Amino acid sequence: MQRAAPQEFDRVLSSMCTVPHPDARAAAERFLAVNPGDPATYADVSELEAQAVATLGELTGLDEVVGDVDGDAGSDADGVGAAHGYITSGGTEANLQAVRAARNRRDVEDPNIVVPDSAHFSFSKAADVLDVTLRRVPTDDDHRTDPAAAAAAVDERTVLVVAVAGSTEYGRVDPIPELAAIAHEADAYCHVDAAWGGFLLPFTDHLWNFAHAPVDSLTIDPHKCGQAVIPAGGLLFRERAGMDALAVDTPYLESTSQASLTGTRSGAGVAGAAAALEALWPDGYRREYERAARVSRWFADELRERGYEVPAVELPIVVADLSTATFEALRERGWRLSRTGSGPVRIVVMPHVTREMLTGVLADLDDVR
Ligand code: 0PR
Repeated sequence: MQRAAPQEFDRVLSSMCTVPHPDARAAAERFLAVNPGDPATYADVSELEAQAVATLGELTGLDEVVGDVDGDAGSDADGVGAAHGYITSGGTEANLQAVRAARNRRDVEDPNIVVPDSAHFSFSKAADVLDVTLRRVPTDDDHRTDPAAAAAAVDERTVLVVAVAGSTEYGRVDPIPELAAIAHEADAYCHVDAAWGGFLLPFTDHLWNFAHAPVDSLTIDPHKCGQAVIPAGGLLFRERAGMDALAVDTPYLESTSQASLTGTRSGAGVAGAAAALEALWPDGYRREYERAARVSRWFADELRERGYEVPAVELPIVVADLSTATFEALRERGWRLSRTGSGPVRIVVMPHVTREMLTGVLADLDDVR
């Protein structure tokens, strides 16, 4: 067979994943054949998962509100460590499982979830798979969820209110304390989707995590801004009961129950996440956040100087109203760009997106427009 090679990242401006940290790559290769879904057989990878979840707990303020986040080496009945969470296959599984946990814990007939228009499409999949009604709530002019609209949408059948911390299209952070209050007023749970933003937000003033608001569950993906290898998402719960609501009996395994959605899971993903977190939290992630913030502000200014409309950059995603012809001309030159649902181009300033790369984009832009 011919040796296939993956695409280079040197023109990729649309991805929310990136080149993994070298430690993550090396760890992933070592753990390719082991299965964290069977912790009684593969204790070493379970230990790494517990460490990764404990560090994610630190990143999200969970260690400030829960006593036992110190990963206790896969000793739990469900086999995913003492902390309340696990390494998922990605943000889609984490979001789906958050919906499933809320649905199972609330146990109402004909349940619904209240989700902003800005939420990732994984919630549409979750609602479909779990047979839960999806209620969409509009965002305001700055693409943040409108709390009044969320309050109007909840009712006694609402099991979950979703808030986004780093939205896929605009990188916006919802008013999370307000949305958590609205959820609890309705006896629903509150889930924060920080799949992309979770590794950036610790270095900002935003209120987004378990310590800032009575958030019940949270998605934070090592395989996005965490610089881990794919597949590695993260799901965390404030309370142990969140994981319990997901657990099913596993009669023939040595561990007695399993909370993850998939059975066999990627040891590479888990080991890669643990290694990236160990290498980068907190200083490496802080440095990268500061770099990306600087570069995206500079790039936004360069686009504005050329007459484009560029909304304020909150987290490192730059959105600009390039014409379709310009967008296509840049794509023809090999730039991997994408657009928001309403048309403007979005550029995600991930670790592989350097100032030099963006200088190249500007040169091509000046050439083609
Ligand atoms: N939540 C948010 C806020 C997201 O942005 C995404 C994915 C998810 C959940 C779902 O995560 P998984 O894709 O890990 O299941 N956002 C991007 C998207 O689907 C991911 C992406 C990654 C897109 C790499 C392109 C790409 O090249 O749009």
